[in-house]
Amino acid sequence: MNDVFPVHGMDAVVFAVGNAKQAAHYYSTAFGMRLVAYRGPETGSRDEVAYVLVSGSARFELRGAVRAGTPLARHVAEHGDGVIDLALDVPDVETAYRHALEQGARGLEEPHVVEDDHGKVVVAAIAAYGDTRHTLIDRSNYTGLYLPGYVAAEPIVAPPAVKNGRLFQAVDHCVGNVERMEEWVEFYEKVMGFTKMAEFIGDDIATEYSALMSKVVADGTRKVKFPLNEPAEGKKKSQIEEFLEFYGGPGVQHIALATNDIVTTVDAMREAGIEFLHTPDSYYDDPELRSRIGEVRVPVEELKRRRILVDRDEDGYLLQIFTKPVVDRPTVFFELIERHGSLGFGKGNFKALFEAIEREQERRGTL
Ligand code: TYF
Ligand code: FE
Repeated sequence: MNDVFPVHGMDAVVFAVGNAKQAAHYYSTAFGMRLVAYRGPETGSRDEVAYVLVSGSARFELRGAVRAGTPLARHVAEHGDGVIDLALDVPDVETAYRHALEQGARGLEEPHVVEDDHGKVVVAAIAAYGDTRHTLIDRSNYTGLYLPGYVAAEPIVAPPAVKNGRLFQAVDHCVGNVERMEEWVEFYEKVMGFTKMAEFIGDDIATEYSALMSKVVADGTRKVKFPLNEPAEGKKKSQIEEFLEFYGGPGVQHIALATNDIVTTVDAMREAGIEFLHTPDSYYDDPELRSRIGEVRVPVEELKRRRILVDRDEDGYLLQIFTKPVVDRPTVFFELIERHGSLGFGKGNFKALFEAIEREQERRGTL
């Protein structure tokens, strides 16, 4: 294959937060993640702490400022807690970075090597939408826990008492809210050689009920999937407009986490205090639904009890559910997704989902 920008997958989702110590606790207790590495003043990181947590192949890094006036402190002051970096695991950082810049990407960090006793990591970074970046990283010659400069850390709590000891095993997709979707679709096409996936939300759906337009780009292997939303004129104030206003510009709206047992995951997260969007009884009682979705792994009654959504397309079906925003601002949230063949994003659920989001906007008084 002649892939101009091969990627192995997501390397990490990096968050800038106001209190990384407490965030590490939250992602441990409520998301079942395992703390594995740390850096901070004690390890020679003067201005920042960083906690690295994993769940299967998913990796989150939570960064917090130790002192005032640093770029990280300013990022949090401006945007609130949010995603600063969707880091990509690439086989050849130098080639990827050169290609990206030739295609018009803005370089943030030239390719360079960082090393310690465990080997070498090659790192570079390019700018994405808003203040978000893509670090490009090759850790194939590195055996350490994460990166040079980080030390091993013990888990904060015991793993969740479920199969495999984790609540999710991978990052499924990462969604960006931007002002001009087409510009960023083109960016990923040109810079990363990504291609558009079939699913999109066009003008028609937008004016009917969603007040947003959306397209999805993905790498050649479909391991990295980036939906991109822009606001549209609808009957109500767009949830994307709300995000842009409260976040202070474009940024990551939601991270979808892949689980192979969404029922267990939702139960564990609810038990730990995570709030999910409510889907009305009418969604489940609709006689159309049962014929549309056919036979799925979980009885509809069990889905209804937990407000899990279900969608089917020509390739299979998926189960999904969305949290309410997990930060103070109405900005960043998570999705849980259990795929059975379907490569989509729950097109059949858009209406129910957007109505649930609008009810939340109503409660906030931002609609
Ligand atoms: O990632 C997706 O496309 C789905 C649906 O504001 C979606 O999760 C799309 C837009 C949005 C929330 C969810
Ligand atoms: Fe999604």
